[in-house]
This record gives sequence, structure tokens and C-alpha cells, in this order.
Amino acid sequence: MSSSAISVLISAEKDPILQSIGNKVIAKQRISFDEGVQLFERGSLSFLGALANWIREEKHGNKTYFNRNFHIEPTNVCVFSCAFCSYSRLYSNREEGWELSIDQMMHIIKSYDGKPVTEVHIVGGVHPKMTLSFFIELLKTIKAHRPDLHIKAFTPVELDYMFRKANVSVEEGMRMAHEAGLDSLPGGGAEIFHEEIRSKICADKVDAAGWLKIHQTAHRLGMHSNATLLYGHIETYAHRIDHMDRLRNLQDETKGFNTFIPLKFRNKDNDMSDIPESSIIEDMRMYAVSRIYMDNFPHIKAYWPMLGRQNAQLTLSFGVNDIDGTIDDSTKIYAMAGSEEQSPTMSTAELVRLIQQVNRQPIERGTLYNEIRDFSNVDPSMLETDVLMN
Ligand code: V47
Ligand code: SF4
Repeated sequence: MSSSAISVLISAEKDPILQSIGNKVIAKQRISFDEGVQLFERGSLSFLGALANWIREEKHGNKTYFNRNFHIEPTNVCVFSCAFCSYSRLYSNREEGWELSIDQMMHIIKSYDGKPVTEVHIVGGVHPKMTLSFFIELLKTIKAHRPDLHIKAFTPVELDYMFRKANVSVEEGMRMAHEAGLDSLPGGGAEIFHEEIRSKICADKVDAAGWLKIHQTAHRLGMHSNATLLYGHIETYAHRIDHMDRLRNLQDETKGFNTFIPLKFRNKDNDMSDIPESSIIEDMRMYAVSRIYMDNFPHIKAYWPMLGRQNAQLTLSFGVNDIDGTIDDSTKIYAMAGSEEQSPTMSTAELVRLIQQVNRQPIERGTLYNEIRDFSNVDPSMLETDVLMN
């Protein structure tokens, strides 16, 4: 939408509060905490969508990023007990648990030899026997085998636990991990920062201050990271804005975040299964408000395995400019929580088609958003027969 079209839309808005927020946004001024809450409370899908889409096109035009990555989950055994988690198996109930050795993980890494993947994403449960030295050895072994593979791994939940067990400070621990080959941090473990909610849904793992400190330390060491927010359960709009506000403040200081990823709560087989899932309209409103509020985050990502492919496609009109990647995983975390995607993997051809179908420009990126290839004029069916593309 052009700047004149968005101005017309805003001046036609009957709600004076929304009109004033809209005018601020198109003047590229930051909106306040209260204005963020007002957007959630008063903004229609069409108003929020138009504003978010305008910002997205101002920042990125039609460019829509994806990457070629794969996931490894070292274990689903976890000492914590988040109420929304459908995935972890307690240490005491290990029949359904798995734990991969370094050799087993290297076997997965080696299965990508010769394939043009650029990133491995490693996240799992918090296993009491998988220590800092175990993961340092894993990082070093991966880098020795394939130095160019970007390692995006471990949430502050895992890092905080391994640092405390190893009796090292956050600064020491992060430096050791970085020197061993850790390139960046994924966005998980953030959930909802506000204590009122955190104490109910994930009381026993790292708190908001601990999560933020680990990302701040990573940024100070020159690493980049992502941030998530788990929405659509017992939180209020003010809790969502509080969460985004803390991230926006840290980003002002460090500029180390790449991407903000709203994660839709899925309710299958967990201790919060009685809570209905959010509607698709609420999902799109969430993405749109994220794009509007997080003015200093370059990218907003929709994680397609959780939303489903078509809904992820829809987010591209609500502020989103990144749909993650090929993933290639039997990722259990969402499958077990009721996601449509039971074994998420998409070929490059499928990703390109998905983006082209809604008239956006598919760009393959590296983890740090370096552009690898523009697929705008590539016919996806030609990619299907190219073994390197799948
Ligand atoms: O922190 C767990 C979430 C997260 C459920 O940085 C659930 O590129 C919904 O953060 N319903 C981990 N969500 C995954 C994650 C992530 C994924 C993809 C890319 C990146 C990135 C990060 O999964 C957890 C938690 O918030 N989660 N259970 C559930 N029932
Ligand atoms: Fe453990 Fe993560 Fe599940 Fe929480 S969400 S129980 S930390 S695996």
C-alpha cells in the first residue's frame, strides 16, 4: 500500500485513538506501551493489517526471507515442567524419552554433507546429564567437520541451567560457548516475561531477567539472536505489550536481535489443554501489532510448522517478512502440541511457491539475513528436479 493510500485509510478511521496511533506510525514515531494495548483492544483486523503491511513494505518491499536449515533436538528429557509443554518427558519417566550422543548428532550433521544447508538449529529439553562440557564438545566437533555451517543453538533455559551446574558466570559461559563455535541464539524460552503469568505457566525455569541477560551478553560478544513470545493462553494484552516492551528496550541498547517470532499456543496433550486456541483473526492481529510495536526489530517471522503453511502465507500480509526455512526435522515440539504439521519439512521449491503465490519475492538468506539468492523469477517446478534444491 502506498503512503498516500495509508494516509487516506487513517483519516477515514472513526476511532480518534486509532487515528492518532496510525498518524504516529506513518510519521515513523514510536508508539507507547498504552498505545500498544489500545491497538490490541480497539484495532480491527483490517486497520492493523494495513498499518503492519505498510511498515513491512517500507522496510522490505516484497522481499520474503527463508533459509535452508535443519533442526536437531538432543533430548526431550527435561527437568522443568512448563504447563504448556507437550514434548518433555520428566527424567523420572524416561520410557518415551530420547537422548542423543555426540556421535548420533554428528551422524545427523554428516547426512547433510554436500547439501547447501546454511544453518543447524539445536534446541531441546534440559537433561541433567547434558552438561556445558558436553555441549562445548558438540559445538567444536560440528565446527571441525563443517566450519561454514552456522550454529544457532540453545535457549537461555538450557544455557542458564548448564552454566549454573558448571559453576560459571553467564559472561564466562557465553564466551566459552561462542569460542567453541556457537554463532547465534534462537528465540525460545521467552514465553511471557511478566511474573504474574510466568509463575503460572513455567515457574521453575529461567526468569525474565535471566533470559534477557543471556541475550544481552550474547549481543555484547557480537552474536545475534531472536526473540519469541508465546501468546493465546492466559495472558492479557498488557502482558503481551510488557513482553515486547522489555525486548524493544534491550534492542535499543544492543541492536543484537534479528527477528521477533510470535508463537501461537497449541493446546494438545499438555496441562493447559482446557484453554481454547486463539482464532486465526487473533493470530493475524498478533502478527500485525508485533510489526507495529517492535519498530527496532528488523524482521518479524512466522514459524510455519506451528501455524500451518496457508496461515503462514496469510501472515505475509500482516507484517511478516520471514517464514523460517526448510527445517527438515521430525520436530516433535509442535507435532506433539497439536500443530497441523506432523513432520515439518518443506523443500526449497515448496517455500518458493508459497511465497510467489501471494506475489511476494522469495529470497534465500543466511541466518544473519545476508541474501544468498533471489528466487523471484525462478519457476518452482524447475527446482523440484534439482537434487541440490531439495
Ligand atoms: O520456547 C512449547 C514453544 C518454543 C508449545 O529462533 C510451544 O528461529 C506453542 O523458540 N504451543 C521453542 N508453542 C521454539 C522456538 C523457535 C522455533 C523456531 C525458530 C526459532 C528461532 C525459535 O516453543 C518454546 C515455547 O515457547 N512451545 N510448547 C505449545 N504447546
Ligand atoms: Fe522443558 Fe522447554 Fe518443555 Fe519447558 S518448554 S518443559 S523447558 S522442554
